Amino acid sequence: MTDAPIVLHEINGAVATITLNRPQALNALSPELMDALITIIAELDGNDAVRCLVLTGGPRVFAAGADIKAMAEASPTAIIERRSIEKWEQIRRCRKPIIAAISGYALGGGCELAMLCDIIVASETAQFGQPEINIGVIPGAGGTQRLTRAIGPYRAMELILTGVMLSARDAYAVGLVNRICPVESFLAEAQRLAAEIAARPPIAVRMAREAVRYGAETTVRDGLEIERRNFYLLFDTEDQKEGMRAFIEKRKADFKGK
Ligand code: DAK
Repeated sequence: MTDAPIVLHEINGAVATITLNRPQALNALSPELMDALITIIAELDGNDAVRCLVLTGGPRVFAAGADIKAMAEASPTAIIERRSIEKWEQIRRCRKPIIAAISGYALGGGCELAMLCDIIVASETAQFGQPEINIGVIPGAGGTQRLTRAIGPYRAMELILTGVMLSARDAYAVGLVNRICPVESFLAEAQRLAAEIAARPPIAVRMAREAVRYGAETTVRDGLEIERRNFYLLFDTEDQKEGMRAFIEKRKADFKGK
């Protein structure tokens, strides 16, 4: 009997769902799991039939962070040599929107992975946190920066210095999650939202996403430059012509992703 894959994926229409599958370790993000995850994301990113991704850990847990057992005794150079930051960067470079569907713990690297996604749908049991301080380190995959930008410096500081968890309700209140659903339906809701985005013109989706993301990491002035450039570029797409003609002709647009 072979072991179940550490990361699963399935494609339904234009939506691909990726599921972290290391339940015995609460989906801790081991180097092997990260390798499998980036391989699948790269594959789906290159599949033109897929337009939006959903990333989940299933109903029990999203991910309890990087694998502490795999790094407890490592030296700084050994950690650098693992080139793990490059793996995270590869996920960030995925050109398609990723919706995180979170139930249970999203801690440390798990919370950082959720924040690499574009939209976060949470179940009522979701708990977010950056508890690295409790094991003698700090967030290392973007937590100090992305959490701060997502919920503001004061709330982020408290969470990062205390390591305390945020409930789904509190995460929603501070703007870290888009919506909260019952455990029974959080994944279906994320998939429904993904299908909705997948029905939009994909190049426009990509350009809009790039402008929003870029804007979150730079000055308003530079962000506006990207927005303008992408706006003009879209007039080179068939989908722009189709979208505007369909509006004028009072019919539904048929977007081809060209
Ligand atoms: N790593 C390894 N194993 C873990 C784990 C983790 N993060 N979290 C849980 N597990 C394992 C437990 O060891 C246990 O395994 P066995 O003892 O059964 O073999 C199993 O999962 C079940 O866990 P518990 O027995 O602890 O379950 P509980 O329900 O009692 O507690 C918990 C659940 C989530 C509160 C607890 O497991 C916990 O506190 N886990 C650790 C959470 C944490 O500290 N997370 C942050 C880790 S540091 C970077 C990239 C990423 C990062 C940094 C840099 N670069 C690219 C540079 C990220 C760092 C982190 O995430």
